[in-house]
Amino acid sequence: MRTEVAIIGAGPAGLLLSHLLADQGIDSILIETRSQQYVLSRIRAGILAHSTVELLDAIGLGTRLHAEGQEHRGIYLQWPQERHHIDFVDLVGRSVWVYGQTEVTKDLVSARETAGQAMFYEVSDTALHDVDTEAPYVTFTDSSGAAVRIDAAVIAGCDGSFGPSRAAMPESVRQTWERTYPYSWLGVLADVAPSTDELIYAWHPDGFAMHSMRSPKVSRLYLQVPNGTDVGTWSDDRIWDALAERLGHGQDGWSLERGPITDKSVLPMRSYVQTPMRHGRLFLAGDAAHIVPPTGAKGLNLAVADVALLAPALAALLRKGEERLADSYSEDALRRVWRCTHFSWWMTTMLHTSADPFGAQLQLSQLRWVASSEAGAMGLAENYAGLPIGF
Ligand code: FAS
Ligand code: PHB
Repeated sequence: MRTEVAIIGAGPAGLLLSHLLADQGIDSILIETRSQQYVLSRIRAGILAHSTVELLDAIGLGTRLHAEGQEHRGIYLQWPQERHHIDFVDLVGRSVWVYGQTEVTKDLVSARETAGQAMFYEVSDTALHDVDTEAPYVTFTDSSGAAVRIDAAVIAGCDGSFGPSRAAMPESVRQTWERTYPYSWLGVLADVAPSTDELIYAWHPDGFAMHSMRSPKVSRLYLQVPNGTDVGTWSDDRIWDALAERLGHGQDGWSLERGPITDKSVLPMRSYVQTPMRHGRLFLAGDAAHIVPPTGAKGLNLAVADVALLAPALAALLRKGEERLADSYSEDALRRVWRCTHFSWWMTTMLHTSADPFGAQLQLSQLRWVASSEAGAMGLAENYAGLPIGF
């Protein structure tokens, strides 16, 4: 088989890239190791940055988002006895949207299917070949067990943190940075109306907690837990008790409404960056190149920003033979990647508690400064909601 761009991975990065390329008349084939049903059922990110919403609107994929999503002006920062609203719209003129990654993926899959996108699900043995030539190719075993080879002009590695594309970058050119945090998140979905209008990020001596949401009837909440936590050791009551304590139930008359928990899982926290994001005819995008702790709500939005840069670069390369954007893709993408990696680290280290009493005082001082100083609040708002796509 032959295509112009072989895209490995049908998560948000791969799906959106195929859509953006098709808009430029460039054909691609998506190769995905999981079933479509599995991809569509994954529970992940919840917040779309302003630039992500602008992009989805621009390509006609914002209809359901605006009908079912919720626009938020900002977030609340909280610590015991205090809760402060950070208003992004007042500070940087940009809002964010609550619309789960699951929904974004559904919209992308629907659009690609309508367009007749060539997609292989449930593949195995995916391998990349000759990426430093102008005739790279991908081999894999398809769901029927047949060996398949796809020749392409370009391979886009959109296969997340466990895919083969990262390792297809030659060690001689590859550089990686990694930081694993000494805590994880226990995330829950609950069939209960959110107890807050906008997200609450709470510092607490027992550990960080967050109140997010998926819809007016579904809440999404997180608790800081030790690495290696067995989710089975956290009963629903234990989860709700910890959330109530950390989120300030009873503080200033506020109460946390409880409801049936429909999903719970433990998510490790780490930062990872791999450079370069391009070698020869292999381009990386999304989690294949970088991982951020979710405290900054950046993971999905970074994947979108990568492919928003990559699609025009590949169009120029494949339609006009112009290398300039392809040559600068890695450097252009990494500017934002490092900015978002720093911001995600900054939010994570400011809000997650450890046994260090000195560190706790520093965190509380930083939270008080961000909540009371326009300069501090502006810094958070600009990074959380305000980075333009071409940052
Ligand atoms: P993805 O991982 O979404 O997609 C990669 C795709 O490649 C997957 O479908 C995978 O099956 C496929 N693949 C892997 N190996 C392959 C192979 N050998 N052959 C073919 N296909 C292969 N971000 C936030 O902002 N907020 C959150 O709360 C949040 N929660 C998360 C929870 C979890 C459990 C995880 C893992 C991530 C979370 N993230 C969160 C980050 C997440 O949203 C990513 O940033 C986002 O999915 C990135 O999209 P992709 O780059 O497309 O990677
Ligand atoms: C979520 O709703 O899943 C969510 C929101 C904000 C974050 C992380 C996760 O920073």
